[in-house]
Amino acid sequence: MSSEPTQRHFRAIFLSDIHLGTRGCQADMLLDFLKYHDAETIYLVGDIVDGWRLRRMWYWPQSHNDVVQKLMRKGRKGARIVYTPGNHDEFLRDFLGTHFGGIEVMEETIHETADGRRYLVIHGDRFDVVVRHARWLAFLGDWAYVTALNLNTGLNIMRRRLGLTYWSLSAWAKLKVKNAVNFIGKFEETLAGEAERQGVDGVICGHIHHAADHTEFGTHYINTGDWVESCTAVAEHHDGTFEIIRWAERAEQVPALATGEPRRAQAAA
Ligand SMILES: [Mn+2]
Repeated sequence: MSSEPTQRHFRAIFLSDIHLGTRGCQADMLLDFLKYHDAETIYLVGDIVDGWRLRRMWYWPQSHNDVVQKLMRKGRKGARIVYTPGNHDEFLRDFLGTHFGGIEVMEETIHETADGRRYLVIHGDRFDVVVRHARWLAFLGDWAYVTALNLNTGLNIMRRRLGLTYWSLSAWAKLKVKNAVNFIGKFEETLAGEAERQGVDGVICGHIHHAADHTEFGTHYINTGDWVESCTAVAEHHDGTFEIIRWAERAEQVPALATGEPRRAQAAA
């Protein structure tokens, strides 16, 4: 039973781009993750609830409620929870500086690591030229993205039936498209630049659904990724070091973890 995961405790956990309220949201995967991971501080780095999508069509299954309940429970048990809204949950920007249900809402904040380094925590959409200057294009991009994700969901149901592991179409497509790579690079450079401008050691952001941890652009750039495709989180250990946790990959190694639906194990039978 060595593959059975153990409870891990961190100084901080950073999650973003969960997109609760959409079909693409991997809520079951996130519930598994939250079961095995705890932290003194949990940062919700934007696009946690997808207000854009919910406004058009109400989609709120039990598992999405469970995610909210689980986070609130961690708050009640003593974790500090900080929420920096993104573009999809921008309705929360009306509540900046307030607390609700023990959650602090801020546009951006500074996280200090155990070894005294300072990081700007921000969703990052403010630095995305598409979202800033052409909202209609952002909405169009959103529609194309949803279509790709729906295709992805169908594909993964088939793959699961065939006993294959989770595979992300849009993550693959995004990595293939040169423009997307340029977009990611540009975004990373801008955010790293903003950290420098603010005189801090680095930035922890989300928004582009692409987990990363590097110093290519001077300051330390960390992106939490997402819970739509890659199922990633960033954690700070008690000594101040950071780790990207790729939970979809972890869940594949432990079939029983995969939301109670044994994949490879069952396919072999
Ligand atoms: Mn966003």
